[in-house]
Amino acid sequence: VLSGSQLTSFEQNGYLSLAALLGDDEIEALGAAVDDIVRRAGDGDEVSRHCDFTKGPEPRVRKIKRGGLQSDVFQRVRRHPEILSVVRDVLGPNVYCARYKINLKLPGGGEFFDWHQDWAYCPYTNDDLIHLGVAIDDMSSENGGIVVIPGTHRTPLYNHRDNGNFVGRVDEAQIPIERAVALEAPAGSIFFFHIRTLHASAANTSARPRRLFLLEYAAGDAWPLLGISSWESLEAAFVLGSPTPTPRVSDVPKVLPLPGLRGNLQKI
Ligand SMILES: O=C(O)CCC(=O)C(=O)O
Repeated sequence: VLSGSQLTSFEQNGYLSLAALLGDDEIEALGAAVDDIVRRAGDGDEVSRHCDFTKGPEPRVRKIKRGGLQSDVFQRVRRHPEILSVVRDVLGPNVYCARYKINLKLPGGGEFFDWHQDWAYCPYTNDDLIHLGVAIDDMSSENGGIVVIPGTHRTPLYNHRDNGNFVGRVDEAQIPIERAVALEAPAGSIFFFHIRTLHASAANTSARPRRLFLLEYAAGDAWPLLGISSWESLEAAFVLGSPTPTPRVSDVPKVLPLPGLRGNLQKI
């Protein structure tokens, strides 16, 4: 599905945006399911244990974690044939998706995300991994869209430490901000970036929601250096092909997020 020039662009820049891949009905169903979870979580339903909330006097759902996304409407997207065709082109015939979540920035709020590289939180034996976003609403810089720095997937890993502790964010002074690109994604479109591409997002200052389904897809032979919980859970995460007990080990930066995970990002 991806053209040679799209693949080259991803190789060089570390991100790629694609036109609408999901139909209006699929996006509507996804949006309705998200809103239903948000409403139930607000009413104290047990789904709230799978949600993170903003701080302050009126907490609002800012994230729905994997446990809250087990119904068909979300699982269909995770294994969506059009998305898997893209993923296969980038990562090969064996792929798993163990981490996924929905990040919400409701109108006039939503928290910002500091600059970071996902890799810093969870390095693997090789770096054939992407973080893929499915825009449920039109995403732009006004409603807290994601901003990337092209090419940073090929530079040395940025420092995510302060005083020797892992803090999950890069000091702003280190960011080549003049090269930042805001990802614009109409509802139903997808974008993805390499696991080491430096990215951030601002608060939502608009009157529009920003609901974003974020999924991490990994080549089947990329093993997390922090370990897996079980072979069965790894197997269950496969969306293409099957797992191998033989990880592929490449020359990638290996720094563990230790000691201390004290970033303001709560990962999946
Ligand atoms: O939802 C967002 O705006 C950013 C999320 C993010 O950067 C991440 O999960 O790594």
